Amino acid sequence: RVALNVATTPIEGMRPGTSGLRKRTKVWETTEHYVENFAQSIVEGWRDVGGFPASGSGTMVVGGDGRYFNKEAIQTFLKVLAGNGVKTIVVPVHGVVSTPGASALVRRNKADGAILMTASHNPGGPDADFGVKFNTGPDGAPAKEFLTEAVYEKSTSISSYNMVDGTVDITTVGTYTLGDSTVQVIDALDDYVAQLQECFDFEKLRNFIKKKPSLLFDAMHGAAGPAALRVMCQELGVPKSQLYRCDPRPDFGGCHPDPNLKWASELVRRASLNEDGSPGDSLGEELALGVAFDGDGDRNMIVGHRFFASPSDSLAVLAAQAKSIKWFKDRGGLAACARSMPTSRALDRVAEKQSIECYETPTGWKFFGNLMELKQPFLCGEESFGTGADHVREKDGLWAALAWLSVLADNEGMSVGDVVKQHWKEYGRDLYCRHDYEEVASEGAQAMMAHLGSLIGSDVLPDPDLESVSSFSYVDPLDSSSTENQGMILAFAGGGRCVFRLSGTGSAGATVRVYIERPLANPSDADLDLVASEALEALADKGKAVARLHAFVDREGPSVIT
Ligand code: VG1
Ligand code: CO
Repeated sequence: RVALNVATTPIEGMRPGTSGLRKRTKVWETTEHYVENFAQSIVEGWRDVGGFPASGSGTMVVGGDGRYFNKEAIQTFLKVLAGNGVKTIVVPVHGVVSTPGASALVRRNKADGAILMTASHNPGGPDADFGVKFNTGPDGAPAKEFLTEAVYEKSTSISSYNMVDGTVDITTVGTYTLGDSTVQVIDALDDYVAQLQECFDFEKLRNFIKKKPSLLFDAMHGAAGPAALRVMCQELGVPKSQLYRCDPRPDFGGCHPDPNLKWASELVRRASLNEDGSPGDSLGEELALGVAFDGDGDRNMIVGHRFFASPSDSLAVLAAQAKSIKWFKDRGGLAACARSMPTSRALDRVAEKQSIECYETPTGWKFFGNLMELKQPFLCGEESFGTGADHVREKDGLWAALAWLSVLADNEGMSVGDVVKQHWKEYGRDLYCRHDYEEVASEGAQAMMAHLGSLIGSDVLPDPDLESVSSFSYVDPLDSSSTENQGMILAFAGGGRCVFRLSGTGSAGATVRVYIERPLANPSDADLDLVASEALEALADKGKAVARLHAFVDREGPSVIT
């Protein structure tokens, strides 16, 4: 059968951001040739830089997080991949797979890559967001910048795409033919669950769960749901009533599938917490562990009774308690760890004590991949509710939940709050929070960053406590690629920091992120109870004054504080 070659013209704006290409759903759905153009650009751009299978060979995984337009876009990708001669295409049944699940699929099936229909934690629906991420094989890591750039370049010069006719019934497991390609619709959970079983001592977890700790898992109607049900209920014996929103829905039930203090509100309430992370009035229920996941299942939020564990602290605790996690323990303990630059430096102190390397990378999981090839076993994370290890090449929400269960199982009688506070006593505490100004005008946001840039190296800084302003850049230790302009760091006397960056995952306007951090080397008992968002207000104000944020950005205050 011969593939059709369809004429098209370039469509602007297809440069992938921090994690894939995200646009309003309408753009994908109603712009003629939009999905086809991007699909063909991926094929050709990827072939140019190497790694995409030659015609008549190879295996690609195609799935998504189940959001609105998932199935339609999958069908289009199937047609274009078949039209370009991909021999085998693996599709999770119903087209739903979490991002870490897809990474596991690529790795365990030695596939050439994965293409995922997801805008992650962005809301879904006809008036919300849609996106496409892609990962390379055989390691299953998010596409690196040279590849995303090659794809973008291709999108600016594309003149036609190849496709075959036909559709595949992705709701039924089986083997199908599409053009000259074979499409295998599979149950994708088997590989992922097998991977998690290698990471954790399920027997230990089962015994812990037999003691009936009060647990709560919120999949926010995203792709983590089916895996959470299978692992927590079927494998570990957690009662079904302790899991909710585990059925993936196209609109995430009308919610914003972002597991933070604002959007995982039911979990926050059940943990007897206030929206700012401070302890609220006790509901009586003493939640041992609560975890929420995002739309594509790679993020996690950890809470306990009247306690919010910030992602930066959660990461540091897991590093300190690595011996509780089979994956690390069996392989002689952590070999190295990493955090993204805006993530708090709590991890660094654990690494120092353990005499292991702690890398500082730009924002986005794609920068961790090479480090994991260098050193294993490896733990890494981001302040944006991302935690993971070298078992896959994506952050992994369910992995984080199991990691915390493992820690709690080894620290009998201790709550999440007890574990974190004990950690602070031993290692010091980093007060940490993030203020987001979402969908503000791009011009103002860019002018603010330029203003901060003008302060670099200046002799007279606008605040007496401000010691330096610098722009973060990074050189990859494996391939020596360099990445510039990854955020402005304002360093204050006493070790406080404010970091300013513009988000690379939005679909409209610009989002300014302000990350605020202040270390307390020897916290007093009162310091352990400080509410970070309150304790950091003064420093946040100072940083914003230096950035002249309110002059450049026309907003009273942040849209979200986490
Ligand atoms: C955000 C986070 C970043 C994360 C990225 C993808 O990027 O800050 O840490 O890796 O989202 O997460 P940005 O550029 O908007 O700050 V997800 O769950 O979309 O894969
Ligand atoms: Co995500």
